Amino acid sequence: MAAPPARSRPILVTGALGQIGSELVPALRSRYGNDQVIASDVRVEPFAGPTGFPSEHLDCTDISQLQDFVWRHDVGTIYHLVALLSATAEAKPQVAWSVNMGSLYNVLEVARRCRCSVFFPSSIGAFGPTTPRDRTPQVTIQRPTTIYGVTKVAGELLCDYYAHRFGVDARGLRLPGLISYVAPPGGGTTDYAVDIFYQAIRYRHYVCFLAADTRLDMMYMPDAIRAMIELMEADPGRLRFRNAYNVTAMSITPAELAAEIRKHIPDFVIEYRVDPVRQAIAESWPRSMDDSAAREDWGWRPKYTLSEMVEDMLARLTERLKSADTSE
Ligand code: AKB
Repeated sequence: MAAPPARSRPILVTGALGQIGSELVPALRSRYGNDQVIASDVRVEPFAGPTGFPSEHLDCTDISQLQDFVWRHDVGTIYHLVALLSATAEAKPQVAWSVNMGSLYNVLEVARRCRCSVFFPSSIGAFGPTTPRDRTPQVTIQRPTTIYGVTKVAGELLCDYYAHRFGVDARGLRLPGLISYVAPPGGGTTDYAVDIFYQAIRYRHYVCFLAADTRLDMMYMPDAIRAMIELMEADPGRLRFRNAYNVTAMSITPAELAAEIRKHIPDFVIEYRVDPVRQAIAESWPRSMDDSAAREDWGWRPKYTLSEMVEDMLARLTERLKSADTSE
């Protein structure tokens, strides 16, 4: 990555204790300095927690709390990570709408008033069963059939509206399933690709809730974090799109991931007990996205292939689980 641009106003990360925030906050701090990045979450952790950093309490569904927070800290950029993931959202659609959309509306409104930039994580979930599933284009049909997808498409449109109508510098990525060892995801359809590593290391056995041949886009978290930072630092004049750019690193099935893990843990066994809800969600999503617009406009390139990701993930998660076991 190029040298970081000078910053005058700090960055706020909302939902910082989740899967992405747990790695985004340290990455932003090492790039811009500790005092330039404020971590916030609606959860209150008495200690630093698994992420290793303390965070401030902030409920983004309360606009006056958010407005006060942004004024008080003179925030200049908001990475808005608050959201219920696809499977949880499907179980609680009303809550998903009010959290995912309510918080995003508040963030954009406060960004308009306080002249903040906004990062919004969209998802492969923003597509639906009528979208072309292979090499899914940057601009295509978006008729998702999940409430999660509805909030992602509406979120993309709302960000674009605020960008065009009010000049808010809002940018976003359509992220695939993210694989990481720092904090587990919760309630997603792609979570199998993280769970499988925990179970492979601990028990050499995993029962997968998606069918063996369910192909979906995935990305290792270090690539995803770099993508977010690179997009937010990109020259705005080069961005043909704002919300949101397709990005991907690999298109894999549970069977292929298990075969790669077996190269390191030869006695690893995977079984399949398909959860119809998550299987239906997965089958409505792209098998692989075309991310050429991101490559052309701001130089996006993933670094980790499937084999590099599996090797790194197994080494780091084994280390992490060992130190967690010894500290218990
Ligand atoms: C989920 O599975 O809900 C998320 C996503 C792909 O947006 N990981």
